[in-house]
Amino acid sequence: MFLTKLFATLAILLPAVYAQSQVWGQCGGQGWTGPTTCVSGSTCVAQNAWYSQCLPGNLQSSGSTSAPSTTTTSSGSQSTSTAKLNTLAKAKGKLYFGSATDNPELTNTAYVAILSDSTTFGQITPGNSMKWDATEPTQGQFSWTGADQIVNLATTNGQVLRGHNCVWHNQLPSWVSSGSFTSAQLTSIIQNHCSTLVGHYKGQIYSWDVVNEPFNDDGTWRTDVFYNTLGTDYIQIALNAARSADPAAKLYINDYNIEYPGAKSTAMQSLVKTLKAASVPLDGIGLQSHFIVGSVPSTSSLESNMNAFVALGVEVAITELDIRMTLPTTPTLLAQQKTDYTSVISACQAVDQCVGITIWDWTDKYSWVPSTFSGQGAALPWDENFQKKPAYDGIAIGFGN
Ligand code: 9MR
Repeated sequence: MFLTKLFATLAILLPAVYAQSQVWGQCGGQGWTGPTTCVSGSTCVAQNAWYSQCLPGNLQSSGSTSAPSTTTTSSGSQSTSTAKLNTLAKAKGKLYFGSATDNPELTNTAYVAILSDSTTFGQITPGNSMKWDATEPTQGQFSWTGADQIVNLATTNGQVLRGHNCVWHNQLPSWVSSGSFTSAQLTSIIQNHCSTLVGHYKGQIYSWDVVNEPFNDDGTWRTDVFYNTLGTDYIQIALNAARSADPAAKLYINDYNIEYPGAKSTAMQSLVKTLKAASVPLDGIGLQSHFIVGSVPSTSSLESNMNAFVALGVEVAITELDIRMTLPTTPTLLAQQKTDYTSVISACQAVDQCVGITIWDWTDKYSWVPSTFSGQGAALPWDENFQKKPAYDGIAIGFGN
């Protein structure tokens, strides 16, 4: 009898006692139905989409969710900038500031609303849906569903498009990657794929990553079905096919770890010289720029490397920028990330022929990083709850704002 009364009394009291979560307690996340505010001295901070936690005032990581006080949200974990990044980029002479996106995310209306704001994003790259496995999964049978969705969205929004990509060792259907071809057969396969893909979007694409990631990190050629069958000829075969299919599109070769001087950048420069000498159509080099917080090359190193390409007669673009960190985020890491974003944008800003900057999606919610690098993430300027991080301010500062 006594115990029954005690439980009944507790049942009445508990919701009142726990109307606010305690320090370290959960305070939000998808499916969470408990308290969404924190006791005094702590703040509700989203750790990921599914879990927000009350952290003591000085331990915040990423953006806060439910009921942060204004003083704590501006204390190092969120952006204070009101600048619009594409407007800023264009005012500073760039063609665009843009983002990659991918089809599964386009069901998220809040995500699409931000992506569609052309004052923020003036350019879009489809992250996956133009790749060979998506567009020609079976030989000669082309599928445009995913790519068309993104092209239509960008066109409706008045956003420039980068095409990504014609020829890459990865995300190939097995009929290509495991095929055994004569050089004549593979030449025809590349020509048909690139000309059909580029031709389908003729007049709609600013620039194409015609060839993606042709080199190993030591500057040697990557061995894949294309190189193994055709040697370096596959590069010009793809570029010529793309030029014929859409003469107005800028044709790029795109790679990572060529953003700073070194063997791989030197190899890419040699390739540019060779192609130019042979009058093969080539307009630009894409510097992917998948960087790590605290290890980003200096602005002067990035800038001199860009200028080395420009001197060979091509433009450059930062095509896949993100700057990852080892999780969890801390105010110190977020501040370093802000500085690092500034370094990269400043380098592009200093080089007239660096035409634009694309981040590899804009929110940590949809970044490729955590699934590829275990324990790492938070690489983008918006957190998982679409709150702008200090990195956003870093980009604005890089544009000179
Ligand atoms: O963002 C893409 C991710 O969704 C895919 O799983 C991955 C598969 O390789 O490719 C990612 O995009 C890559 C881009 O196409 C080329 N440069 C590296 C990017 C990140 O891996």
